[in-house]
Amino acid sequence: MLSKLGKLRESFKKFIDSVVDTATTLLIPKEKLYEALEEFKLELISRDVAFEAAEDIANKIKELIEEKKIRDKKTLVKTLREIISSYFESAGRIDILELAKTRKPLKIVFMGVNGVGKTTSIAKVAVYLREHGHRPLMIAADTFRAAAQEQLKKHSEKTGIPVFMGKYGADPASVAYDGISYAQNRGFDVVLIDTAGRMHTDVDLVNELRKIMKVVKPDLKLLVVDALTGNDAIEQARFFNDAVGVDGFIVTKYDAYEEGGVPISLVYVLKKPIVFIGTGQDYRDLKPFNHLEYLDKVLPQED
Ligand SMILES: Nc1nc2c(ncn2[C@@H]2O[C@H](COP(=O)(O)OP(=O)(O)OP(=O)(O)O)[C@@H](O)[C@H]2O)c(=O)[nH]1
Ligand SMILES: [Mg+2]
Repeated sequence: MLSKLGKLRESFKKFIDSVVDTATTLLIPKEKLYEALEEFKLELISRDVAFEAAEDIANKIKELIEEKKIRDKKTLVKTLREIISSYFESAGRIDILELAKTRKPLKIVFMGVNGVGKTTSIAKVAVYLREHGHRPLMIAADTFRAAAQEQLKKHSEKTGIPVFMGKYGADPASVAYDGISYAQNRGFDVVLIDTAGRMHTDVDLVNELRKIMKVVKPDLKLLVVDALTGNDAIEQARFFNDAVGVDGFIVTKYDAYEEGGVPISLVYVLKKPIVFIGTGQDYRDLKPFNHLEYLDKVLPQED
């Protein structure tokens, strides 16, 4: 098994090796270069890099080589890094600790399709917030499945983070509303609202989410996606963004993710930042996403 993000790293390495002639110079014959770029684009797409992003990367590299602005391996690697970095930079940054300083309570709605890791991520974010001096409350507004409430309750028992439960079958928006009042009355400074995970094509789900957003007026709408679903994660992101708007992402199962391209695709296509990555099944397996660390993992060293 390759290590985390290993396949994307292999693809970058393969491309770089294929156009670097000697230790320092680039291949000059144009046909060879075009062939290598075409191959590179397909490689990127096969590693979950969205078509538009792969094309943008390949086109920019092609232009710069033609203009002789890239002449050696070092500049090639540096330029790849700059191009991809710029995607992450233009998607902006969300720091929930910063937000939590000014909005009380800070209201965060978590959404996503079934099984991506929403409920687990809520518990992880709650633990993260508590470790940084906050008093989070989890709200179980997933009233669609009886088991969903139970899941959040279990996380509450294990972590000691309080949970506000709704009745099975109750209106999720009113559960969320009541939960927020409860938080306000008892001094919780962040509320984390769990929503039902159904197929993202479900019309009822969209109506339900719209209603929740209208009632809750969240400060942050986070979409949870599972890295292992690859291109599907990007489709889900497009869908939720069109339906109710998405402010940022949590990418789960990063610990088991080999293909590597999902972070690039999310920020390139949606222009929204990745706030956290899930790196395992433990409550502490959550990290603020850092694109520089990501680039260090997927790109080879410059020399
Ligand atoms: N390895 C790994 N597993 C994770 C991560 N996040 C969640 N999981 C696992 O994924 C499974 C599903 O997680 P849930 O949190 O129940 O997912 P959900 O989106 O709430 O699911 P539904 O409520 O059924 O839609 C659980 O077994 C989690 O332990 C992660 O970052 N890494
Ligand atoms: Mg759940």
